[in-house]
Amino acid sequence: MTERVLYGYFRSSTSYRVRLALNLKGLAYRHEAVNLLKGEQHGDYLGVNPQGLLPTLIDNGKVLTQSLAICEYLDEAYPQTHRLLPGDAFERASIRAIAQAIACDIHPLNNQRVMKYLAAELEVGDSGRDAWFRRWIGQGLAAVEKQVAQTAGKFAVGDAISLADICLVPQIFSARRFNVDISACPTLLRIDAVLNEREEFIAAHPSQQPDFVA
Ligand SMILES: N[C@@H](CCC(=O)N[C@@H](CS)C(=O)NCC(=O)O)C(=O)O
Repeated sequence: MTERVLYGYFRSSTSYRVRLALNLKGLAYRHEAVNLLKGEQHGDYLGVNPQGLLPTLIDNGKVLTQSLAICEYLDEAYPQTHRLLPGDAFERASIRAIAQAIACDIHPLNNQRVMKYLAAELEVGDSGRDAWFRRWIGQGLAAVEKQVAQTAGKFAVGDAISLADICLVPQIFSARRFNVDISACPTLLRIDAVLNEREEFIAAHPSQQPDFVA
């Protein structure tokens, strides 16, 4: 039997992406919690992932890091399951463009280590922090809204749930958590609402994880 372990944290959006990929593909896994608030990413976990970042997936002894690389690995290693990068070359490029706009251009600027540095080293207070979130998440998602308005069908690209949706839903969850106004993103909000009704998305939601704390 396949041994599959996901090192993650309930509200880590990168862990959330991989939970979504595994659920969509119907691949079972064991959850190994690494508490980011307690700084557990800087302890023994460094032996698993020297970057000290979540998630890490162990798939039958193979150690995989970086959420997008993990999702693409799952798509290639388990091609008979739901495809995360469906379609022709142009559709796949559109999926990757949306996924990367979120994963490379929005998420890293709002990561815990960046926010800690702003507060502790640069003495940025609450209003500065909120302005930062508005700038990078709010304006970032506003651009993704325009991108997705061009590609969307039922979901972010056409009518199949893809890697773009896997990145979108956790980023919208974070935007809400940080009180960023995203009301000017109607396409993204429509897709998010439809996806959050599905069982794979409900099961991957932070509130459903074993390490969830309100
Ligand atoms: N590019 C990486 C980013 C990983 C990442 O930044 N993970 C966050 C959780 S969402 C983390 O572990 N942060 C710990 C920290 O900032 O100290 C990926 O997509 O996997």
